[in-house]
Amino acid sequence: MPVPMIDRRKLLLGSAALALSGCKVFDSATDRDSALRRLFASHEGLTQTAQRALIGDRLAPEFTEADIRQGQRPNGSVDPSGADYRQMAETGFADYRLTVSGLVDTPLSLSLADLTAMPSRTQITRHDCVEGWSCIAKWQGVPLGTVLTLAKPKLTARYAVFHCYDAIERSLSGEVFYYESIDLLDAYHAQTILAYAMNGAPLPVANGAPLRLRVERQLGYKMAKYVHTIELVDSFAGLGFGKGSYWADRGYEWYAGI
Ligand SMILES: Nc1nc2c(c(=O)[nH]1)N[C@H]1C(S)=C(S)[C@@H](COP(=O)(O)O)O[C@H]1N2
Ligand SMILES: [Mo]
Repeated sequence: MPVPMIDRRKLLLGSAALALSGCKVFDSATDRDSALRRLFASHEGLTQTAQRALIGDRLAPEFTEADIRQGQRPNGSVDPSGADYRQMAETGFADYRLTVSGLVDTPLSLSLADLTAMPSRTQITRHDCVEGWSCIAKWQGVPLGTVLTLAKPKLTARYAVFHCYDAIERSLSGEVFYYESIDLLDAYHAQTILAYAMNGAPLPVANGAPLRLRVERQLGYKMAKYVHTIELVDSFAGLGFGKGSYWADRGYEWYAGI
């Protein structure tokens, strides 16, 4: 006797589902026992690659004005002493220029007026320092992605390096200026901004005036203050000791995800 059509369909669907569960098509990187997750984690615990696969485009938490309980605690360099910086600060940063260079089709030189005229983003976020303190503050600035889109990174560009005005180290062999970097995934993230205002006022010198990076899914040391140049590169070979950041060159993680 022929099987009615509807039952045949049910039968086929049933066996297809069985086959699928057998080969774990629904395995997900977020499952504890996922083969994908084991593969990612196989080298050094939960590596940068695995963290990235798990967080995707996730936003860092944002807060309300009522959550801002104290000023942003200044840390690291708080008052760059270089003559070029001092002179700029005395004239309200009127002569400041942000340079965008390296692997870009259109190198840029932008004044603060240029930057503040661009569409801005405001976000209230928590800053976590590796030393164990946190502060919630309101940040306003230009999305880094907007600036990079103007500069047109070449296809070979992989990282944005931030060069800063503050000499963080002085020795007989010279001065070492603070430097940091992020990859282009973080550079184009919605909450990654070049901030020129904090808690409703121009960025204070202690917190990185006139322009500092906010990259909200990473620790405080990634958020370069006193930025004068953003350089697009394909490797860190020509920078410091090759790890991509002042602190990474001194033993911290380059990818400081939180
Ligand atoms: N140029 C520069 N950027 C810097 C630092 C620094 O010393 N120089 N310190 C980093 C560290 S460790 C932290 S926690 C934050 C501190 O930012 P804040 O002073 O606004 O709190 O800036 C980061 N960016
Ligand atoms: Mo920090």
